[in-house]
Amino acid sequence: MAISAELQHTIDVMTDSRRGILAADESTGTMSRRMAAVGVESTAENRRWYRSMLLSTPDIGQYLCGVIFYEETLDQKDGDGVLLPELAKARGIIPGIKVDQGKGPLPGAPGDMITYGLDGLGERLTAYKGKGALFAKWREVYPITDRNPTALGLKANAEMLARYAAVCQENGIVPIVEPEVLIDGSHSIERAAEVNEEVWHAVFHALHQHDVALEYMILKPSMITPGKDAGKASPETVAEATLRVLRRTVPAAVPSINFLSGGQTPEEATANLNALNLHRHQAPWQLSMSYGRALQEPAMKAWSGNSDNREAAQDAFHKRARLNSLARVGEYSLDQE
Ligand code: 5MM
Repeated sequence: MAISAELQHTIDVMTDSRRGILAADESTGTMSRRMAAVGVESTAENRRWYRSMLLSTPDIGQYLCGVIFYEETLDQKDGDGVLLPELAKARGIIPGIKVDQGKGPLPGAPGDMITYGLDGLGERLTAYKGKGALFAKWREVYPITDRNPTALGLKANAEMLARYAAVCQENGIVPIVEPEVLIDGSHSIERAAEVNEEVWHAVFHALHQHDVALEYMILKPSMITPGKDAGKASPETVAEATLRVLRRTVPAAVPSINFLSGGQTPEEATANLNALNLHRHQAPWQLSMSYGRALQEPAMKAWSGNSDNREAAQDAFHKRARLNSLARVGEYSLDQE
């Protein structure tokens, strides 16, 4: 198949109008923190059990069109010996893979960060594709302070995202481009809007310079909210600010915007996605989700490391996936909780 046809096929599934993406690509360090919070030891076996439990949830393919895996998961099997990427595919869910390799300080830009992993990316993508991955994800992280992100931080992080996206497309892999502006801090929603506007503008400038085909990528941004120590904004306010800035910066050729949840509660993330979709006539893109914590937190708590809680954990996961699928089309309301 020609590369453009491969990319288009993946995009067709990933832009399904009622489904979204599960981010299950926690690196081992992050997963250890998530599991520790519910009193579970993060062993490879516990991670395998938990992620195969999520994917085996009855009817989950009605709500999810993609799942982002961490490298380790590509080789893990469910209790019947089925590889987890195959388990996902059997439910109509496309497997994807996180390909960034962590982050550290950006020299010359105090307070900013940069993500690692471009060396050898083409070879790694070939191997992941052989294991079933049809899309990839790379996250750059931007803290907000009075001085951050710096001009250098904006430029360097955008370059990384664009170079990663170009390598993916060359290999027939759809890139999810994730510039995460952190919710940490006490900044106002206006400051978050200002920073996200600079970030998205820089990212699309770099994507253009690197000749990335916008039709074959997905943007995974933060929603525009106040900092987590500055109180909450209503879903209507979040949706208005987010759409206003997206419309200024994201070309209409991008097929889908799949938000991260970034530390919002599961209920907030669903309500905010719903508010965004109530205004979808103002958006040339699909407005969907690629949530990690907001889809998984209740399931992780319900499980708490006890396999007898499997059904309760699947029920909790099913509920969040179903409610976000309703939010995806603006049909969610609080009384459905
Ligand atoms: C699931 O967490 C992802 C990986 O994080 P680490 O590399 O730090 O382990 C993360 O990129 C995630 O995909 C996004 O942040 C979305 O998850 P949330 O929880 O923000 O919706």
